[in-house]
Amino acid sequence: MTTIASPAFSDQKPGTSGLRKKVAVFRTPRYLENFVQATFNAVPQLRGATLVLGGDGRFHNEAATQTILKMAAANGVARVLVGRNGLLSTPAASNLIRRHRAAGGIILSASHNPGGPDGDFGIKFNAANGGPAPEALTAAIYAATLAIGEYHIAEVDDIDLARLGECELAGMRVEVIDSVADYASLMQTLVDFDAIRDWLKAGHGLRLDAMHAVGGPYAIRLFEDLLGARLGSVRNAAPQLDFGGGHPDPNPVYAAELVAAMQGAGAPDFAAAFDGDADRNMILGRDFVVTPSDSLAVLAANARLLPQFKDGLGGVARSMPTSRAVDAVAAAMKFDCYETPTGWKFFGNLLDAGRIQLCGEESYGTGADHVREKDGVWAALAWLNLLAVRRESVGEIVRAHWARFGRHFYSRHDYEGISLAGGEAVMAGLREQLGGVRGTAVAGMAVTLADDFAYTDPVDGAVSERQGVRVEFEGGARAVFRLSGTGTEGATLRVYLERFSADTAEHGQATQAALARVKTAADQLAAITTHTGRTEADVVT
Ligand code: VG1
Ligand code: CO
Repeated sequence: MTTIASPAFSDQKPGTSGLRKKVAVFRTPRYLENFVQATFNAVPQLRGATLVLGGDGRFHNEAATQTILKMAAANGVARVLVGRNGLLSTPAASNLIRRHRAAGGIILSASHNPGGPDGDFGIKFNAANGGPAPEALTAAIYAATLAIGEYHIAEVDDIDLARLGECELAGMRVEVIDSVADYASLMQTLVDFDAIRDWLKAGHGLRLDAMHAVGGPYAIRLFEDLLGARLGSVRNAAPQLDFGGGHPDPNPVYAAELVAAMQGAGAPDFAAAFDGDADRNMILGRDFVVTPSDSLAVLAANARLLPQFKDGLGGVARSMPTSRAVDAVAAAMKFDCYETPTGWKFFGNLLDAGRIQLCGEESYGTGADHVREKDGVWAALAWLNLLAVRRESVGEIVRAHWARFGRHFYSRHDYEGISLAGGEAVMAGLREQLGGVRGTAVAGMAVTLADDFAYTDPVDGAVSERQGVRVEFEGGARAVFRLSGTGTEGATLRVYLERFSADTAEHGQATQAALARVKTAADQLAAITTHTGRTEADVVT
């Protein structure tokens, strides 16, 4: 064991989902080591305990895994469960932590951000409940990064991560495990595999897009091996260091090829895409793309059809910018509905306390109480289960949902890579208006509420302020503004637009047309062009 003197880096504050930086930053000598040591310092429970370790397979995943193993040994960890070749999807890691009673897990991922030597890398710590470290813990880890002066590491050879089985590393037990096995057995307890098999045998087709990321091996095992979908149903299934040069982000912009493949009479009945670490999902039917907010609402309304929720739901939650489609379901079906800040860590307490069983975010994130992360492959399985039971198409199910609960038109407009100053100016300008704008009309719509979202966790009372500006208009329209906490360059402004319509005659409208007035109001309020020079969003989903 060696101790290496290592002064602090001042920029290791975790964002929405862990610490994300350019690969080059993570390859700076001592950079990764300091963050990992800070984690061990802030979480003394890891000493003598089990740690789960794995990542999305992006460039630097394997080198970082070897380093972390040696540091775990030097910091007194008793046992590490590491995915073969260092691969674990985020939901699979969450499951392993829970199932093997680990004291926590380290997940190496920058999720939907591009990878490769010039791309992004990320690291986050998940606690013993399997969920992302809550804010108090990320604050403690950040404080530890600032206080650090040295790190500990075992000076031993790398282990062979390709070979399954147990070995010893400087007195610590390392188990290289099948990345998929435990996750696949969990899924079979939640979803009706027989019903889906019958549905597939009846001739229905599937297409799953793993976007060259870690979801591939999971999708192959579940959809092709266990459910019997035709070989080749899973596309882009081999995890690549740079995700084939693309953004492994399952939305209509970055998964445009999949959207195109779902058009027309010859298209399969169902499709889904997953992100870099396989916690996100996009759901599609033939000629139909489901928005993530609608996906959550449909799953909530149909929960009893899934074995996992056969006793019904006690509560659901959504992140603040997510559309209020699920709120309408909760109100009609009489279960609780919570509104949390952006980021999965805010669902953890509600899930642990049994207050909610299902939750989701507008950013293609859907999950439930079987793990403490959003879960892309699970979401696709849950949808397939619905299709198999209802014997209707994806489009029919969603349209019937709108007819019953009304439609929440929804779109997110992202302004990426703007300057930090520009992004902060937009937010400051919005915050200045909060006091005066209520009761006035913007773009002809009366403002009924304007605030900076603050959240008090109903379980532990923790308060999170300044979580995004929301402006609501008469009739249920809304614009929300916040800065991203997952980017690695400049700032990204996210503008979330929503409008409700109970009138079925309006439900066929194109989304952007339906939101045009809300967009005009958002532009007026935020003065994006004035502050950033941008006239159009870079990514509209
Ligand atoms: C984004 C999404 C948020 C999500 C987070 C992590 O955060 O908006 O909903 O929880 O990414 O998802 P931000 O701060 O950039 O808006 V993942 O799949 O990147 O771990
Ligand atoms: Co992700």
